[in-house]
Amino acid sequence: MADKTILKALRGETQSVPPIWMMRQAGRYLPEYRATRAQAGDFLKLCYNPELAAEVTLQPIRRFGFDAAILFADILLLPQALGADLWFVTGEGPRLSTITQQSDFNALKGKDDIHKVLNPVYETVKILAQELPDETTLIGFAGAPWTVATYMLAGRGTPDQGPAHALRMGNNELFENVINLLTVSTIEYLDMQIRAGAEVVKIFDSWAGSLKGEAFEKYAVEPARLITRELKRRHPNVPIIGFPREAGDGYIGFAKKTGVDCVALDNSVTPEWGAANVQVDGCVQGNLKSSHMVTGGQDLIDEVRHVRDTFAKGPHIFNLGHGITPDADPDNVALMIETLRENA
Ligand code: 1CP
Repeated sequence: MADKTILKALRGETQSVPPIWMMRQAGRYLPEYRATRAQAGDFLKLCYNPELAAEVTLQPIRRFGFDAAILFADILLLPQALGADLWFVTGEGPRLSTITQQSDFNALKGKDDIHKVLNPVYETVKILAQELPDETTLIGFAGAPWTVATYMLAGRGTPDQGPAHALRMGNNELFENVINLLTVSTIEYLDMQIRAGAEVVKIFDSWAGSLKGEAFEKYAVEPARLITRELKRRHPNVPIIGFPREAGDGYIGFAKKTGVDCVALDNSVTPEWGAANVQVDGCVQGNLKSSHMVTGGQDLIDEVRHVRDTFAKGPHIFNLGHGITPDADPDNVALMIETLRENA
């Protein structure tokens, strides 16, 4: 187990061939995923069905031999466990009940009352810990408080996170109540995933880029620091990956400030910039453009080599800069892995 390539990278080892996994590796670009999702009925039923959620987690491992599997679930299950209504509109995305006043917040559950709803997720982790190949690392995850709050406050995905920014500025006390509840609940959620068998956890702050200056420090850095500090206290040997997507200069020093073991980079920064400014502090993950999974060809081969070789002097986990899209071609995923490992 100590020899898993992902864990080596997260301990700071430089490897001649970096380990690889892919954001949204279980997803709609795979016909076997679409079949299992249809069998489950809908996306949320799939998330809460441990046997089928484990099955879709394993599908990309069987097909491609990735070095890590990421638990199949969603960042919006936590708000649902806190008492928000959650549903998905086909072709559009998530919808949630909103929080506009203190009484909406008061109606939510506490951090210790989330596990009844989330228990199927822990069951999925337990199945995966049994069934994954010995060399494959199991990654658990949660959304970062800010990103989850943007959905809870708007009731849906938004291009500019407007409603969350409006509450942050208009009723900061209520906004901070939401952030603080999500911070303590995320600790309990990830703690349970680790106890069920997750070997690494990742905190997805997909909308961190819309927080600037002091707001980035208060609502992206500080919650990640608090979550990391408490998880490290409870589980000193479990590495944590942070993903403050589109943070720009906010990536610089993020690992030192928060204590995360690895920083995932998106495509708003070049590999050269990431190596010079972020990898100097430790492991990085990323950052091939997801569009190469659609377009393929020689450009894909060249860019896989470019990303790999630019990060070759330090600890690196190869990944995309964001999730693979439903229109991607699975053959391009295979070509990415083959190219990455060509000198092995
Ligand atoms: O139709 C379908 O089958 C649903 C598509 C889908 C999938 C495959 C959604 C809905 N969620 C997921 C799974 C998922 N979500 C995983 C599983 C593991 C894997 O990566 O394979 C993970 C880690 C997530 C995390 C997630 N959900 C994030 C953070 C990462 C990111 O992509 O930035 C976010 C923002 C969500 C919210 C969400 N869930 C689903 C959608 C369509 C969205 C985005 C809504 C929006 O655009 O704002």
